[in-house]
Amino acid sequence: MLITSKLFINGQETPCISGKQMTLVDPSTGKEWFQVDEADKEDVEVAVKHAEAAWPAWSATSASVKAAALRKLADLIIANGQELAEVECKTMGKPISLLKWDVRIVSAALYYFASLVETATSTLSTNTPGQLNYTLNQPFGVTAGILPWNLPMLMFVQKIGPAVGAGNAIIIKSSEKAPLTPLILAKLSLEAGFPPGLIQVLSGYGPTVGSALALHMRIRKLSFTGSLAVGKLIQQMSGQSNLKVVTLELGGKSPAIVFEDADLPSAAKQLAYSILMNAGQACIASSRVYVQSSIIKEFLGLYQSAIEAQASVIGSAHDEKTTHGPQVDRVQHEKIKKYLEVGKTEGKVLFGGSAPDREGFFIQPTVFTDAKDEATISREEIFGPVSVVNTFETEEEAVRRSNDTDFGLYASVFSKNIDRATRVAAALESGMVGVNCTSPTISLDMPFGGYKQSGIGRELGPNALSAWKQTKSVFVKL
Ligand code: TXE
Repeated sequence: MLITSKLFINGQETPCISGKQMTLVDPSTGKEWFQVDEADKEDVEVAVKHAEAAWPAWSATSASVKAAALRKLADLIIANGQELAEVECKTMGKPISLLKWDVRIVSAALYYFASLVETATSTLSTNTPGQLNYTLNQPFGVTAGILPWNLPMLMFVQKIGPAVGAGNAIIIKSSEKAPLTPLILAKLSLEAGFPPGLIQVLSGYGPTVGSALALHMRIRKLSFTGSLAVGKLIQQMSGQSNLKVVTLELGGKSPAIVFEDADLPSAAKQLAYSILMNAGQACIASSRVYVQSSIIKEFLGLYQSAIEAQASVIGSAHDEKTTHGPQVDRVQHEKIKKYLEVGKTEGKVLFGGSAPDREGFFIQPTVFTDAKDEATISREEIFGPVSVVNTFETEEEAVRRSNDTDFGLYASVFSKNIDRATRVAAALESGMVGVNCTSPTISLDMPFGGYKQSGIGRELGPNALSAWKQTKSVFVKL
């Protein structure tokens, strides 16, 4: 059994200093099931000291040693996939059958980071007579990652993989809603060959542990994934403390444009999957759909059928047959229910619109139509299985309305006209665009991140490692 209630500090399961614990609730039942230690500022200090001791020797190891440890961790994740999936299912309510994807992608991401470690290069310049100039790409030293709860394993790996691959130590603060799999993965990292103190995990709350990391004077880089409001605080805390380099992956209100020449069944099916994956708890979910008015009736029929097929079994996340599980917790459940009520005053309910009368934190997949672009449900990230469908007449109008948002994470365009599709892809103010596809279509070897208030910086892609290094120019006089 890998599950633990303790913090993971210096390679050991370590009780928190305060002795306080947080209670976890199974989202499928609403019942309490586990207590986990709650770190505070004092635990951060301990972790930072161990991280400072761990990284220099690790940084000095060869690329092949670092890459081998990343691959070993990937293999251990696959080997322990069933336990990881069961723990995640009970902690944040993702259906057990869908968690196989998480285990696979997490492992594949580590293999990708290993390849980046082995192929990393630096710049050499012989352009200045009498000089040999080159760059050294060096680790920051002690770094941190603050995780959300919606994809805890992927987010853990997305941060620790390039961080340690680049030679840093990293302290992870998991989400208070999903602290268990990061602890398990940290335990496995020891077996994989990472030294004690290199990868540490503190479970706890944002305003305490999270802000202690963001304000820490000796943490030089922090990667955060979470809400826009907290992302802004993180940026401020960096400025208040030591100007640590900050990467922010924040929310989205992703638009999808469906033109009349699109492959409608395919568009409807993909858009249904996009808004339902992880019960709508995805920053890249296609939550605003703009459909050319000539095809709206046909699209809505196909979209409704696709959503009904996708969410055909709404139920406990523990049941293998379940295709649509609960929301993560009571807070998110209440938040979405409020949006549903607001939505009923702002638009028409095509279907859904309420929470099923059963134990656990379930929401019926819901589609609103006829809500104005200024409506709350058209502008704010609901983070649930709720989308808003509207019509448009022209390409210019569709692009303008799609871009009329503070966010800019993922957008998509469906059209068989490749000129139009690529023109629209270029015009959408978004860090990622799907052409005849939508989220979750991403790729480990492509940058992930947002325009506008969806974030700063990129994760994944060929520069994933560079984001965890600082560059030094060395000038050698010959
Ligand atoms: O996010 P928070 P929550 C969005 C989504 C969701 C909403 C709220 O719209 O409904 O955010 O979710 C830590 N200093 N996303 O409440 O609060 C916190 O402990 C330092 C989108 O979970 O941003 C957790 O570890 N850290 C998103 C992490 O920040 C702080 C994924 C995220 O929590 C902190 C999740 C503080 N003052 C939510 N306050 C995405 N981009 O995918 C909180 N935290």
